[in-house]
Amino acid sequence: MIDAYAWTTPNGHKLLIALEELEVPHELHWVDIMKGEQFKPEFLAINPNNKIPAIYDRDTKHAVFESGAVLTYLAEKTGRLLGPDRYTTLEWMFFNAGGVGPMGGQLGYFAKFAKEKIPHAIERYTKEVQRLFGVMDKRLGESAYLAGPEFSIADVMNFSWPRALLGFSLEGIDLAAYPNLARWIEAIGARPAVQRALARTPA
Ligand SMILES: N[C@@H](CCC(=O)N[C@@H](CS)C(=O)NCC(=O)O)C(=O)O
Repeated sequence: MIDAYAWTTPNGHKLLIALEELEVPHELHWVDIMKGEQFKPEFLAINPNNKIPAIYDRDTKHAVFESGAVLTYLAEKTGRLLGPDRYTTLEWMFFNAGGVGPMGGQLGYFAKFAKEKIPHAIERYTKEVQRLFGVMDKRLGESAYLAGPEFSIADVMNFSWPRALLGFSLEGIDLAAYPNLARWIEAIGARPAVQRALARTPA
């Protein structure tokens, strides 16, 4: 049994999607990061870095934080969605953790949420996200999914950020420029488990 800690953000969606795709028995704990619940001592005992997603495995008494580690843990526990080659899967997991995740997060902050609009910051992160989307688009022109011909945790890791950024309708971030990425987002978004995961919201 997994205690799953999430919120309805792109990083939280990674865990929610993995739980549904892998059919992991779990109890979901919403951590309202807008209210600062990620700083509560009981959550910091699971993730000292005060961010969702994180899990606690009651069977092994193991706590895991960082979305890439969480998805890898759950895939290894269930033996599913590991991808055809361990290192190709890991490459695309880290690609998100060091690229689209943080750069997309900065773009979302500066272009959508920040009260003061700083053109240089918006331009810098727009260019970097465009570049990263270009890398994904090229890969997805060669391969049905990021780690190979089959859907894997590399796709779970990478799906939620492009989806969220495109939902913000930001200038310069246009799916028409990335046809392979568009095809992949549509295919993943149509998966019943993904739809169930995205429909989960705090009561
Ligand atoms: N590198 C982390 C990023 C997680 C992350 O940034 N989570 C955000 C929500 S999308 C969060 O919990 N923010 C709360 C905070 O920073 O206090 C991962 O991949 O798990």
